[in-house]
Amino acid sequence: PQTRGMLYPRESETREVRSLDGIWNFVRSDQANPTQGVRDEWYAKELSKSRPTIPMPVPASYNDITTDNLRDHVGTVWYDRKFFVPRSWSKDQRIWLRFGSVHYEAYVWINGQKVVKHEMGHLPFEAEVTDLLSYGAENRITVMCDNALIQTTVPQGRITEVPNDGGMTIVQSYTFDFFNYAGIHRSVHLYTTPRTFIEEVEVTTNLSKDATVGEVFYSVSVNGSAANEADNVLQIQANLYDKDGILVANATSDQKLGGKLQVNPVKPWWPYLMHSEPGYLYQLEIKLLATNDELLDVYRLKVGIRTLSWNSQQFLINGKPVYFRGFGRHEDSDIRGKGLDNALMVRDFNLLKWIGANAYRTSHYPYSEESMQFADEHGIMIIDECPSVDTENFSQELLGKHKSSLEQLIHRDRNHPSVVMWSIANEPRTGSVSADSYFELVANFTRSLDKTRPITAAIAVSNTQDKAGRSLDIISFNRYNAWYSNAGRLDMITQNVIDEAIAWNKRYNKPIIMSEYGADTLEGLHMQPAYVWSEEFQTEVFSRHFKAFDELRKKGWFIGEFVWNFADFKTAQSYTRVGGNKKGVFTRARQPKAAAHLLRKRYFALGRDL
Ligand code: GCB
Repeated sequence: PQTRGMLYPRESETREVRSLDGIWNFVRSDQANPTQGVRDEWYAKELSKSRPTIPMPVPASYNDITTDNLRDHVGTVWYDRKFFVPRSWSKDQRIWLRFGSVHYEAYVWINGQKVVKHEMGHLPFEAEVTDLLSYGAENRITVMCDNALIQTTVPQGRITEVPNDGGMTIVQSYTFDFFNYAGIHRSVHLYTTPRTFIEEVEVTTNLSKDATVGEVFYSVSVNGSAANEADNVLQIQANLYDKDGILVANATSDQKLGGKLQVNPVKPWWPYLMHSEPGYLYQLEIKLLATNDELLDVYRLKVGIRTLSWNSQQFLINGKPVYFRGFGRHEDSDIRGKGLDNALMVRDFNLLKWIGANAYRTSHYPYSEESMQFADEHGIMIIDECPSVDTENFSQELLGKHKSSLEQLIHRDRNHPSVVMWSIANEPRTGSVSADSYFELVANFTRSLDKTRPITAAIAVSNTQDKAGRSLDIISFNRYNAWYSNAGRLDMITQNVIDEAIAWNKRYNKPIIMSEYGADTLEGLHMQPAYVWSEEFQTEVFSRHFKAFDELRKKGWFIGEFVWNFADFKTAQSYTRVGGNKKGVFTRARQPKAAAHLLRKRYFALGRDL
């Protein structure tokens, strides 16, 4: 199953991790003949024996790497590379192959043998390859990746065949507003575990009322033969260390049981600017021991101790109301597209802190595991969004995939203190009658997997038409006053925002967030008086929104503002997009536009208020 195991690959005394990142060989299929590679068994030998290959970096989107039009390729592409497996790995270990993510559908072979198939981008998957590898020898990995989106994929798209100058061609269309980058987007790892190993760790935390005593509840599951032998009682030893490496709590329990660690005094996990030491993390060390105290496996993860609660008015962390000041974002940059890039990730967190933000939504799909760890460390709160965007034509099949995306997401991210809310969709067509029961099912399913976090969705239909809000805990709405409606009319923002937020709150009696607002802005374009696309216009649009937010904050139930977008990003081609979506506060190269300085003043002022 896709949701067993999946612990982030980490080295320890009992585990080794090897990266398969680097330059792979790459070939695209003919668009008219996407299944040819499988029919002709391209995986059976090196790809270069079937077709000329080109070099392709992993991780990266393949779209913007070449100078010919690979960008708009629709259908399957193939990757392969060779790698050595050390002789030492053959001894009493299990070997796992893990992909951080491949967009959209992936088929994987090792030495010509099928290993795993996974559908859905932005989420990890893995498979055991112990019996497929040659030890002390060279091996080959082959990946076929299909970027085609149809009405039953998440996200949805449409494939049509239309005439062009060469006869007929395949066209991929989609309504969501970001480029459908594809390929091996995140790192590929081989890692070892002992034969009997720690497969799952789940952590929840609690705080005493006065926030002086913390509790960490952990449950562990073990996989492997030693765990199944009746007379072999394995033990779990859990040790919790503070930032200085000092042991602050420990417990030993039977392998099948979870346990509880008590920390007194505790340093809770706080968001950025809400405390002098935000993002405080402990290290939880889980040791799996055999009866004779022999160490079988060790896995370590960071833990932030905090509580979340919410009601019809507020959202609270550690008992204190939180006001979100943040962004909608994208994983997107020049050349690498959606490929994981540590330089970009660290730069983005530096900018988030520079501007005083305390939160972002992972619009419109799960972001890298590495960035989730970073958010934990820096006290940045995450509204964690599944890849369902512009959801429409609600079907049973779509529902199944939508639920699967949430199951995989929650399984991956449930231990992160930074994750404070699940977003079950962006701009779903919730005006339709079938959206009502569909979102009730999706929300209930999400709650069945995690009761510790509230559920939201970013809604674009009007509050009078919406049918999903009753199933959510917190209402988020996206609205583009003076842009998509009343373009250029700066005098038609403030009152509209106030009126709409009040209407949402009246209708559902729940906390309200403005999850998107903004204006496309071409850096360096200046026009006074403000005119659409100019830096002056974006700055004015922001300050008119701030006026509305300040009014709304007095009401108590308005709990957050998220600018669209953190940075400029690439979209499909259209006459409304000049080189992509330019609503960024930062350019695609991560430099501030004029509005960034205004936003920074506000976010720091808000941060100090709290
Ligand atoms: C939205 C979408 C976002 C778009 C944005 C825009 O409502 O949620 O994906 O990029 O509007 O700029 O049009």
